[in-house]
Amino acid sequence: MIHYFQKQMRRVVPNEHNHVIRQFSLLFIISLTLVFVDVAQTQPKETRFSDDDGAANDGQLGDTVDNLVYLPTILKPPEFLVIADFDTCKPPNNLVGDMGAACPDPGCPPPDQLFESYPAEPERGCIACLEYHIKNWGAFWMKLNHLDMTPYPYLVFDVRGTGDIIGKQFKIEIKRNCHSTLDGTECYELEINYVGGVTANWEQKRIDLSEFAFPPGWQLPYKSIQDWSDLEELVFTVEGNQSGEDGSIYLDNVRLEK
Ligand SMILES: [Ca+2]
Repeated sequence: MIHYFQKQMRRVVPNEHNHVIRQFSLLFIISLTLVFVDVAQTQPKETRFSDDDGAANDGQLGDTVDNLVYLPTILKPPEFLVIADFDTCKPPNNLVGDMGAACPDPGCPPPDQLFESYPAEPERGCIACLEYHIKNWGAFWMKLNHLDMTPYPYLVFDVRGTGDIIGKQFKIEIKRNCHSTLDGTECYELEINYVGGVTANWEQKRIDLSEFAFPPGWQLPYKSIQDWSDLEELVFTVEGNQSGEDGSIYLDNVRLEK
């Protein structure tokens, strides 16, 4: 292109003015360079996605940006998180954690018995039934599989009762028990909250997690929960002096909510 430009210039400019041609050529080259630089800078950048979630180029989870522009994806936790709806009618819970009964003696023989079952109930799928006959205590535990509760201020569940629990209360415990010591891990962390007002009809309880507290009188190594992002266990406990000695608690839709 430059040679063509010089050839055309020589047709109109006498030979003795070759320096004029050289100057015009130089100016022409500089102008072309500036135009190319400007075009490159104003050209819109293209973002392409390769997709591994089955939805083509949708910019959603599963897409990866493979050139030029990085688009950060902010993953927000959902508005609620189900711990257990019991709808498989057996363990595990919705966090794939085991569930079961605990009493002072293994197998829950008298005088402290708690039997858990997962019967079907109309319009609820299955539920958890905790039938207790106790002098001291009995408990129903659900493993949380290192659940992070920090995005959720509320523990929510549906509950009804029969027998002594009506008009009394039960205890909810959140635990981080850990162990495997030799200066490795320890934990022994727990916080509790009492819930009353159970009636014969299904009602929703919405418990502010900030109302959980370390049980008074407990000594080291036990301590309050130090890390709410790595929780191990949620326990519903009946005690003879708080819950009465014979009754049943029915639970459904145990979840965390914002
Ligand atoms: Ca259910």
